Order: sequence, then C-alpha cells, then structure tokens
Amino acid sequence: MNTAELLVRCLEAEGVEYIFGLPGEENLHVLEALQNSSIRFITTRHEQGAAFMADVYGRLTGRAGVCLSTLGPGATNLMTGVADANLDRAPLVAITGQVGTDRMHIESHQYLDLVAMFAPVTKWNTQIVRPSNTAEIVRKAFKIAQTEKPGAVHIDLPENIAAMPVDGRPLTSDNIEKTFASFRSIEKAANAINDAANPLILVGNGAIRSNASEMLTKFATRLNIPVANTFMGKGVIPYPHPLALWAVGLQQRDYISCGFDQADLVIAIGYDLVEYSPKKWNPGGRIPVIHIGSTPAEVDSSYMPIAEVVGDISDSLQEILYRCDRDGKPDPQALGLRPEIRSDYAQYANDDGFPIKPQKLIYDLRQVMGADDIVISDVGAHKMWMARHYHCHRPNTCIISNGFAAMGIAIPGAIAAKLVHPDRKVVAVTGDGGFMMNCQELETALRVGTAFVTIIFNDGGYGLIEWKQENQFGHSSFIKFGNPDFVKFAESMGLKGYRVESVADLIPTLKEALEQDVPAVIDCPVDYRENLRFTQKAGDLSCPI
Ligand SMILES: Cc1ncc(C[n+]2csc(CCOP(=O)(O)OP(=O)(O)O)c2C)c(N)n1
Ligand SMILES: [Mg+2]
Repeated sequence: MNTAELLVRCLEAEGVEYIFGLPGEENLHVLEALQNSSIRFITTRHEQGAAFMADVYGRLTGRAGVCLSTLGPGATNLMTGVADANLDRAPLVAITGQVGTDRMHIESHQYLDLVAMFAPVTKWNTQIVRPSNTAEIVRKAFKIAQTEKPGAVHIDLPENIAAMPVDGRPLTSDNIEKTFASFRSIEKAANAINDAANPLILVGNGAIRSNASEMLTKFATRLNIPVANTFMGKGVIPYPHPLALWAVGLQQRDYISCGFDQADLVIAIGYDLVEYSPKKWNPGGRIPVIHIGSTPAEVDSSYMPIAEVVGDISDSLQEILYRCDRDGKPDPQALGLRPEIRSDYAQYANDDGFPIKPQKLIYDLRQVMGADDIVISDVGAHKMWMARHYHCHRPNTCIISNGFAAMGIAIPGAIAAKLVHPDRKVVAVTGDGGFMMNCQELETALRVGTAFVTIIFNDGGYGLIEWKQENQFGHSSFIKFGNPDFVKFAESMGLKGYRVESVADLIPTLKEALEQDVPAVIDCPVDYRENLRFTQKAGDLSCPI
C-alpha cells in the first residue's frame, strides 16, 4: 500500500461518500487509489465548484464534505469555496496535491507554499511529510472540521510521499460526548428571562447545527417569546408559528428593527457574529443579552452577555425552561409586528407587474416547493429578498451563505443538495452575475444526474451593488453587463431552458422545470426598482407599537 491508498482507506473509514475535485499531475496517486474505493469521485469543471459542493454537503449533513485539487493553480482556485465553508461553519476537508519534498526548497514549476496559503482560511492544516502519519492526520482533520464551530481543514500531499510504501490502518472515529452548561449560568439566564418585560429571541445557524429546532420551538412557545432568526437560521421555527418574526440581517432597517428597539432582553441562541454584527441591532450595547451556544461568545462591545450558557443547546433550553415562569407576563410587544410583516408578504400574491417583482417571484416559488424541498441562494440582491420572503417550515431548506457570502455557490451547492437528498426538489436561486461565475458546473450536474432547477434573477447587472451605490451616492457605476441568451445556453449544454415572458408564466414554468429529468434553467427578468422602493419604505418606517 502507498500513502495515497492509506489516505483513501482513512477517508472511507470516516464515512466519506463523495470527493469533489479536478485532476492534476500531482494528485494522480490519489485518483489511482480511488479506483478501488467505495467513494464516488465527482469530476468538476472548476476547483471552486468542487469546494462549494463539499461546503454545502457539509452544511446539509454535518459530516465533512471532501474536495480535491492539484497544486498551484488548482489549489488557488479551490480556495474561495474552502474559505466559504470556514466562515459559514460548514465541515470540509480539502486535499491538495503538491510537488515532491525533493523540490520544495528551490524555485519549482507551479509550487506555492499551500500550507501557508490555506492557513488563514482553515481551522487547521498540515502537510503529510511522513507516510506513517497519514492516519493520525486524517482523523485529526475530520475531528477538527466536524467539532463546533465546524469549518474547513486542509491536507497537503506531496507527490513523492503519496507514492511511498506505508503500513498502517485508519484510526476509528471517536464518540464525542455532549457537554452541558453550568447550573450557575442556567440560573442566571432563567432569572433574567423571568424579570424581562419584553424579551426577544434571536436564533442563528448554531441552533440548526445542534438540531435544537424542536426544543427551541417549545421554549419560545411555553415562554411566549417571539423569535427572529438570521439568514442562516431560516426554518429553525416553522414560519406559520404565531411567534415567528422571520429573518433579520438586511443592512438597513426593517420591521424587525422595531422589535429590537423595544426589547429589554435579547436571548441569542446559536447566534454567530460573523453573520450579522450586533452593532446593527444593538448599537452602544443598550440591550442586555443572554448567549446560549455550544461555544463561548465572541467579544464585541455591542454583545457583552449578562449570562453565557455554553453547552448542548437543547439541553440548555430545557434546563432554563424548568426554571422559568412567565405566567401573567403581558404579551410581548414585538408580536405587534407580526400582522405588519404578514401583510407586507401577502400583498405581492397577485402582483402582475412585469418584469416580475422579486417579492412576487419568491412568493410563487414558495407555492411550488414542499416543506422539505431545498433552495440554495446565491449572493446578491436576490439573496436579500430570499432571506426576507422565502419562508421555511424546516431547518436546512433554504441554504444561504452569509458568513463568507461568496457569489457562485448556488449551482455547485444545488448539485450537493441533490446528491444528499435525491428525493427532494432542489432549486438554485441566483443572480445573472453569480450564474456566470459557476454555470460550467451545470455540465457536471447533467453528467452526475442531479436534476434541479436554476432560476436566474435577470437584471443585467450586479444588482446589490447598484442598490448600495444608489443609497450611498445617489447614482451607480460599473455595475451593468450583457448576458448570453440563457435559454440557448442551457439547450447547448443538453439542459432544459425556459424564459418567463409574463407573471402568469412563472408557476407553470417552475412546475414544468421541476418535472424534468435533466437540470433546467429559467431566465426570469426581475424588476429591481423594488430595491430602492424598499429602502425608501424602510427609511420612512414608523414602528407599529
Ligand atoms: C465572489 C464575489 N465577488 C464579489 C462579491 C461582491 N458582491 C456581492 S453581491 C454582488 C452582485 C451580485 O450580482 P448578481 O449575481 O447579478 O445578483 P443581483 O445582486 O443582481 O441579484 C457582488 C459583486 C461577492 N460577494 N462575491
Ligand atoms: Mg444581477
């Protein structure tokens, strides 16, 4: 056995099902070793696509997604997706090929110090320099990637080491026991909740990662406390629930801002500052905060918790609940927001403007998707609208990158989602800018048999940046571009292509596209005048209570 073969045995022992990647001369031994493996290698068209696939695989399963590239340019291409996984807290293991250890000390073709390069975008990384260290390195990589907060790790494998003979066997997985919060912290939190007149719950992705959705819904219901969630916390409480206030995270005021204005306590559950700075909802640190999470709170002058309850989230919520009694407390004022939010959402149900308003596009998309179906949003103005208007019944049914927020994630992400859940409908929602960043992976999707629908919000430009420029400077620049004929583009790749020509087209087109057994692309002209209209409305917003 050589080191590459041992590496593959170790990956199998970790339960790896797929490796997403692209071949190169320096990772050939790994590809050879995969010939006799249960692991399916998914050949991608760009290393960035491979890393995004591993990223979303990790986010949906909680187990590290694995991606592979060659050295130098392959590795630099891989990096954006690796960084995305790291800041989105998705477990991922990246493996790069490398020149042999005999030519690292001199100027060498395609050589870059990849351990140095990946260090800032991973939780941990290393190079295999002794074949006999392989099993330890792989086990350590998976352990670190999958432990809270999860993230990316990187293993660099020089080609001469990959070919060297080695004895060894995989180290078996350990069972990490849950850790529980101290009773002192639980009591502190319970007392503060008992004393609060108008508390508000803010939930982030940590609650989804810890499968705390059910307990959290019970906690909020029993204590009658309204729940807002970040973009990456979507679905943590079912949206029809009377306490659900939906997503926060726009970089401007929205109805939910009124909830924060009037709260006298924020109970942050699995909340991650990387997603939405507390300076946005708690400038000056006026509102006392309770931090409930699996790791201690990050330091921020707007987020200095009066209690930190660090341990298994469901257990912490249960223990706090035992100690809380809010009977007789008046209804939380933030609930006054709910009718406003609901009517804002519903007013687009029959909107017949064309190009289609983003709110209407998403309203109709929601109608054709089931509770367990999955959408992956790309990054742009469409993401803001998806976060605000695409409501979820369950966790992990609307995947948004909001830690690193890299354009180009939606199409590769949808491939991973369809591999993980072949029985569910999957839709990639993307801007025309983000589409053109990784649309080559639609060929991968066709080849590996993942039929999903891509819907393009077509505005002929970088809409989110235009929105920002208009807000900040009153005009926009350098944001317009031309697009190919997306229908012909799709058809030329053997995919189904559709163009929405009227509002009435949208639902039938979506339904037809979702029935196809090949990937489908829908080009949908969108009316982004709504972006500034929204800013105007939010600026004039007076709190209903
Ligand atoms: C890789 C990457 N490059 C640049 C950005 C900055 N950025 C954020 S949104 C955006 C515009 C997105 O345009 P498009 O995909 O067309 O979506 P739209 O905003 O028009 O809905 C840009 C350039 C980013 N987040 N990621
Ligand atoms: Mg656009």
